[in-house]
Amino acid sequence: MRAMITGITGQDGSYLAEFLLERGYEVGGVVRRSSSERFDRIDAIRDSVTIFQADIHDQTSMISALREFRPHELYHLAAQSFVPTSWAQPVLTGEFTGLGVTRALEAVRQVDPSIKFYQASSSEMFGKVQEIPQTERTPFWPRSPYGVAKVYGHWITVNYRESYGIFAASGILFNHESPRRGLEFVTRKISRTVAKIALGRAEELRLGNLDARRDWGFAGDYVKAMWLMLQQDKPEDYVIATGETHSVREFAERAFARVGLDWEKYVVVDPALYRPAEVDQLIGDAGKAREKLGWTPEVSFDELVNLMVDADVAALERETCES
Ligand code: NAP
Ligand code: G4F
Repeated sequence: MRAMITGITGQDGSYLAEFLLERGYEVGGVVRRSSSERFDRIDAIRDSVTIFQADIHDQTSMISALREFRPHELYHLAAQSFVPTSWAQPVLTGEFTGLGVTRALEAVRQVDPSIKFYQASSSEMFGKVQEIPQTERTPFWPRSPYGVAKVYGHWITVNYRESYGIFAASGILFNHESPRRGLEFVTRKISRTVAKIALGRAEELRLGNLDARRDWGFAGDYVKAMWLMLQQDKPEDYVIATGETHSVREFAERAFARVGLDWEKYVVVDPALYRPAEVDQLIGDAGKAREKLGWTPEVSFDELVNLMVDADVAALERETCES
């Protein structure tokens, strides 16, 4: 089997590539051109995957990549995925995160409509939540240009399934984290800064809204759900979540506790980090995925916080030894 991943250099792309390689897949990755290569997340598997230079902003390059690799499955993960940037760059976010999905689907339709397609939809689509917990049937009310673009991506996926009979599945994934998470996302910002403070290299952690609540899981668990969605008889949409919600404050408290420190002595609330419109609370019901895919998360909230803090402490200690 051959699987192609857009966004292979991102957090999820790297875990998914490893997961598929372990299952004997030949893996192709779509990477956009850059003046410097950013392959650190896939360093360990770089020689086992085939890289194609393409951009989700460019239809021709997406078609060429698919034509050359001829995958059986396409996992479309590439996006502008940082919510605050979507207010600063709303048009680019619409192009990449929204219309990029149409370009990927159009490439499938034109090259080989039998390619199975996975769309990386998001719990950000629920935004101002209309129901607690959120399920596949909960109406969307996005609160950022990113969320709006993801709603578009979700519905165009449904539309290509209904219009052309493409096996297109949309995974509505709640927040998932790991030591490979980008440094700007709140969990990694916390784990990295806590590690620095513990090692005497930083004095404070500046955060925005401590009351925001998220349903946080481990990225390694979530990529398995993506794959399971494409192994079913019928393409459908699934919520993937832990069913637990925790505040940013709780995440910080737990992370400082891991290194034996009191969070209240180090966390500074910075109003500049508040968002123009906030998603106050997310909590997902993954009952459908449990029942139909046999999927359940394996890493708990406490385990996630601990593994992220431990990884950042170890990485900083390694950097010290090397310098
Ligand atoms: P990420 O770490 O930000 O990775 C995004 C990937 O997209 C990177 O490989 C990036 O490449 C690539 N990309 C961005 N613009 C591109 C373009 N124009 N052409 C080609 N590639 C481009 O995101 P992630 O956390 O792995 O998330 C993966 C997907 O799941 C995203 O669509 C995200 O919106 C969605 N999602 C994530 C979560 C979550 O909690 N992580 C939850 C729900 C949905 P570069 O390395 O070149 O930047
Ligand atoms: O970690 P975040 O930036 O993630 P957010 O906005 O929930 O989005 C992530 O999850 C989505 C799934 O729901 C994905 F679709 C999306 O691509 C991305 O992966 O922020 C989480 C919460 C927010 O409520 C934010 O206001 O943390 C709050 N927060 C408080 N202080 C902060 C900070 N967020 C960031 N990034 N930085 C802070 O200093």
